[in-house]
Amino acid sequence: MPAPNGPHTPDLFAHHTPEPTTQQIGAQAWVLRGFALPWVDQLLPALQAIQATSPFRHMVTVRGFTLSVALTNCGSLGWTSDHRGYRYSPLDPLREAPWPAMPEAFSELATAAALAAGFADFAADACLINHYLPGSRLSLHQDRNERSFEHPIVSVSLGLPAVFQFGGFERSDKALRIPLLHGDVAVWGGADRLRYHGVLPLKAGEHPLLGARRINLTMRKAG
Ligand code: MD3
Ligand code: FE
Repeated sequence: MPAPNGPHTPDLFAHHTPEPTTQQIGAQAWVLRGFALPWVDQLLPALQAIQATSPFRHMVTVRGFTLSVALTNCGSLGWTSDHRGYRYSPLDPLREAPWPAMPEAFSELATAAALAAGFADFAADACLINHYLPGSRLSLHQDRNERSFEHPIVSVSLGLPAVFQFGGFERSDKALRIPLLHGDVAVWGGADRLRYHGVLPLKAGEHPLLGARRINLTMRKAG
């Protein structure tokens, strides 16, 4: 179990784990720069195990479009999409079996990041894992399939950098553009929970740990 500041002592690994800086992007929305870096050594093997069991797949929207982002899930619930709609399900429709369990490193990181942003006692039961290749994007949307909007969402960026769009409460509202880098964690809840948001098309590049891709973990309390 990692200590509150991560598994490493800060001075020995100071060049790997700079003091996280916090950026407030909304009344109750925060970007915690580098907050996940001390957990990366635990996150990546756990991610490998999840995708070996429940592979990334491209889901289809209600309107019949295939998402350019591939996804999988872990936890007791996972987000799914098909022509009938969007919902959280205890079963992976590809395997008709439960999603892989949420690794401890995921839930501990989510709880610690939520607390750092002022949300006490956040306990995620679902983690949607998005896989971006160069060109993949996520158009502006709201996250509203969770049972309650009282809980925050914690997002962890890994691999190639992306430009996150932080919009308003109508799709047409002007969106802020915020770069998200490997190890950054974003937390949003309360008044900002239903903001439109998205990710611009991923630029080509090569990340030393993840290669030509970006992976985003979004930890939620869905049920
Ligand atoms: C909203 N994922 O899975 S991080 C999603 O990077 C999703 O894969 C994106 O939107 C991704 O539903 C975006 C989610 C995020 C992060 C910070 C936010 C949404 C936010 C801050 C304020 C409002
Ligand atoms: Fe979203």
